[in-house]
Amino acid sequence: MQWLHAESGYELWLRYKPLGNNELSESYRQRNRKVLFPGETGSLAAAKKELRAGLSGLLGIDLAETETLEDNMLIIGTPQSIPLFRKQAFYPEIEGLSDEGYLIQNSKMEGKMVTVIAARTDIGVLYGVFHYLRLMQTTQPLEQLAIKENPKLRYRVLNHWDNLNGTVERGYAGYSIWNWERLPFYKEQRYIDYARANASVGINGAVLNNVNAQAKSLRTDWLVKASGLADVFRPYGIKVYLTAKFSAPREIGGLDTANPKDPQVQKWWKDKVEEIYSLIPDFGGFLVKANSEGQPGPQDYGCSHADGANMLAEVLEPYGGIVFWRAFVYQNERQVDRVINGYNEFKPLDGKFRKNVFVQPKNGPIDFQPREPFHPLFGGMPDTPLSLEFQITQENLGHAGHLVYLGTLFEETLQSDTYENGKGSTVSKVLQNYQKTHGISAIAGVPNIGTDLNWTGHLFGQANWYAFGRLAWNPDASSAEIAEDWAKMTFSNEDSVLSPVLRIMQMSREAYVNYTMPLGLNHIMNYDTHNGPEPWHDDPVWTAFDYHKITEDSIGVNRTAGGTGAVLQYHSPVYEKFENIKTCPPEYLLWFHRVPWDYKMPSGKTLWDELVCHYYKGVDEVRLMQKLWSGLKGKIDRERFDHVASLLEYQEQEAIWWRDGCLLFFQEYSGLPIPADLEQPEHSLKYYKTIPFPHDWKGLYE
Ligand code: BDP
Repeated sequence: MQWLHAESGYELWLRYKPLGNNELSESYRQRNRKVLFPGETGSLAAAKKELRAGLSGLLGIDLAETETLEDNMLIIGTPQSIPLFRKQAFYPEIEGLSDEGYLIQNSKMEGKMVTVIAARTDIGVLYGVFHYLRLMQTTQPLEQLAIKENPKLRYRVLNHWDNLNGTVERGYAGYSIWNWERLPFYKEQRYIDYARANASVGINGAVLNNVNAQAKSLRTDWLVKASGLADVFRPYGIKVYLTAKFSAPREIGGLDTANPKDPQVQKWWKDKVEEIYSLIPDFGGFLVKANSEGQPGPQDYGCSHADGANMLAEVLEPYGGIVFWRAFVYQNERQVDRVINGYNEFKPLDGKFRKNVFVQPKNGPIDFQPREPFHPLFGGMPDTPLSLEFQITQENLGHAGHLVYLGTLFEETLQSDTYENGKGSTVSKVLQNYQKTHGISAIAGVPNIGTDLNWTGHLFGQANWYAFGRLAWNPDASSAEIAEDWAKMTFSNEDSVLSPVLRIMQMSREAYVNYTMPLGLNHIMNYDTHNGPEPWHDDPVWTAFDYHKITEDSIGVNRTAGGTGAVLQYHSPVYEKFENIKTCPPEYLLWFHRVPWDYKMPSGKTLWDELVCHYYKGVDEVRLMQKLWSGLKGKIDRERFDHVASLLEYQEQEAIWWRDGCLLFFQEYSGLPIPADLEQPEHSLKYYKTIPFPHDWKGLYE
């Protein structure tokens, strides 16, 4: 078949492969024969180019533009580009759209039955065109269209952790795609394809550089380079942001302080921001990691996070710029539970930030673990808009080597109920509420994008970029439906391909949790790489024992009111649910409770047996994923089939590694057996300790 030719994955979900010759595609052809689509610049030009590519690829037809209205044609634009819209019954609906919203509907115009893609703004048109193409890519009927979309969050931003030397912190898909050497003049096609992919899911911002920032990114020569990217992204509705290193006035400004209360420092930032806007008129703003993991910040001068954020916000405000101030802070003091740090530091600052500041916590209170309860700042800072930070790059989920669909993880956090204003105050609703109460709302994702030919290292990593974007647009969307769209666009609309692919995706994250950190375990991964097991890591600076607290009797951390008190940071009844070992969901058991090995779980098994069961189940699930995938041989192109098949083999080996390494270690304390009827560990604990991560052993990092 035509679509079985080799594919590298470069085209992402925008492959536009022929839909073939059947009744449905014939009906699509009928509806797309003629197009009224005025506008040759900016987002309208980008939208037209996309439509042309889509129609030609999917249906094999050329974009035929006309100015005469005919039955069955497509009419695309804004009331500015198509003044006729103003006379239509649906005009008030267009007027009622937000800045980025759009309508797609079958309507009568001047007596003709047409399909209208309409928006108030050009970028809304581009989003509408991508949606329309998606309908055909996923073989939806085009007869009864009545789609009205407005994004539920306003700032939907990727936070690249790209260094200026081309490496990517926690990036596993090659190097940074920003070719700084050749910017601003050389505009690679990859930048445009990156922008297209983002726009197709509604991502509208990109922080170009790492939160562990270098001050020089704010120097004029680097700003000029950044402006080159901003120029490419502009038609696609993507604003450029930069991280701001708090010590920049000292490092590149010639001052001897970066104290936010110092007038000279304030002036330096004011001038810097003025310069940035002269080069990038639609600059988005700053993302700041301050007083966190050794980064400089306002506390170096006895000032608060709010003082620091507000100083930057004040100078950005006249230009409409925003500050994202990260809440990822923890004291490096072993006696203090890391889980409670962020909340304790930021909660007292609620309401003290200027109106163009977001405080940005990660999804959970530790650090992008395979599973965490939601961060208690969501629901805890009603007077401060919060932006939620997800990690799309799989730092703690097997890097780019493991197939883990993160849509389910994102959804789990977004749908967690904070009870901030009673039942139904999900994290998603909390985020959306800021739009109403503060006029702004946001979400951020640390992407998995790099120079690898398929962008994300693992082909299925693309699904996580895609799912983040779709959930950023609508945080109440279903991750299963998003997976389905992605799989259809990436592989096929055939059920024999779709059902195994979707089954694999839907089980993959739970499988990962099972073979690495089930029942609420966390932070027991390799100290350096954050992949592979190292629950035994123990040095004076950092020890995994703080996270599992294993002894001969028990495992887990007591975070109840009588323990570290982390549960108290949640509203009632979430607090009571987590506090009581009987009602605490098993998936958070060892996160909140210290539990004896012989504790009876709801399943009737002891904790030890349950733990063993989860680790073995995880490996079995990877094997099932392999089996399902092998059934796709010959149904998808060989190149992508082999790529995923061989990564699944690698994943199986690593899953076994995790399972055996962890269980052998736990067993040293519990003294309990791994039942003889189970596959027994191949190596000794000593062996796993020497090589905690099979493909990247410790020595490499010394
Ligand atoms: C940790 C990462 C580290 C990041 C840090 C952060 O290991 O590379 O710099 O988070 O988010 O998870 O600032």
